[in-house]
Amino acid sequence: VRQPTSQDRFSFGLWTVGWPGADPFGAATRPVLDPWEYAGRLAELGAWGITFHDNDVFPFDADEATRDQRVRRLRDAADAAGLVIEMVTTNTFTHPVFKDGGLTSNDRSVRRFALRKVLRAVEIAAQLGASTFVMWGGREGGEYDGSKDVYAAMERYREGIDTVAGYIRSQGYDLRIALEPKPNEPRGDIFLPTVGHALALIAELEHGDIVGLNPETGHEQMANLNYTHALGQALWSGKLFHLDLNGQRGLKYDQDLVFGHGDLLSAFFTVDLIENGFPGYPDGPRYTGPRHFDYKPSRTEHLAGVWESARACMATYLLLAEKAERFRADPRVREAMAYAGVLELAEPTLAPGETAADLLADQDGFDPDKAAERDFGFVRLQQLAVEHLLG
Ligand code: 3MF
Ligand code: MG
Ligand code: MG
Ligand code: MG
Repeated sequence: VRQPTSQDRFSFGLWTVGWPGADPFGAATRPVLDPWEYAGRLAELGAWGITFHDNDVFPFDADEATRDQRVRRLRDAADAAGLVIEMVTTNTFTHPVFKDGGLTSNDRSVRRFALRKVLRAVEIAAQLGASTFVMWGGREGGEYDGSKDVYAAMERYREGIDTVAGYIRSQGYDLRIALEPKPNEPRGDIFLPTVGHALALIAELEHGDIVGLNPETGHEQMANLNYTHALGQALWSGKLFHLDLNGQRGLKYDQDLVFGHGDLLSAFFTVDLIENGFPGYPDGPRYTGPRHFDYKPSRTEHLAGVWESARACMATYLLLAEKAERFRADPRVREAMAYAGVLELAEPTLAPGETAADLLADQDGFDPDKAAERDFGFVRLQQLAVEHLLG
């Protein structure tokens, strides 16, 4: 597989390669480096960009001067390595003050503090030229249904996001917000558990036009949902602003495996959608943002394994992109897609100008029994994908 280049627009969260391996049951297994120490190595491996939470770069209680100095140091390292800082986000989950959430904490003083923290991170994002500001509501949610007035929680979530979006707009920042859904962990239930829930909230916002999504592979798969379908619907809605690619094996804790180390067949179709778009709409919407990885190098690995896992994310993506391109170009696949009616689905069900009344009046002599005889050949089409995937 070829070496990635900046054209591939691969980016990594500093918290991914920077994860020292502490989990709820065990201490860290690797040393923590300073944030700027990751830039050079990521660039060498072929990454194009980096992303971070405010507190990946400076401590929660840092004073103004420390904050500015550390952000500047990171920016200089990124510049020296030729890396773009494409996304910035806020940590509203680590400090105990956020134990009942940030924007939807029952405690109003905490909500005001959280919103201020988010707005400060927005300023850093704008100052560094990031194009996306991610909001993952890590602790927005609960364990006990009696603990939350869900109507109020939605009101406060909307108020919080609209305040941030309105601020971005009023400052003239060239920045869009991407909400990151997740069903659970660390809370028992998190608000905006899926892409669909987030889309519904965005529809209620005053500044919803600059608010979209940052769907993560594992977050959808933790709820047994189809990640590629989630990306597809977000794209259809014009809301696929950013991505968190990783791997997840079924319904368990958020594994954050290397991209492709979970459901590989699903990863194939994810890359196929990102790279090749919708089969029935050659001029349809396409994802044009970064190929961003949010994974965790397993805590069994040394630092060398950290770099190996970052390389693996990109290598697997490139391999799948190559295979997906061949899959789409294969005449047998084209034929199988046509046979399956995949392209036929792009044809409107009604004729131009036809109304529901016209349809009701239409005696087109449709014979359901005859139509029921149709074979779709989906299995053959899927097997062609498997054979391309296996090379
Ligand atoms: C948690 C996540 C988060 C978000 C991050 C981005 C720590 O499962 O995926 O990573 O991606 O907060 O904003
Ligand atoms: Mg995750
Ligand atoms: Mg994520
Ligand atoms: Mg994660």
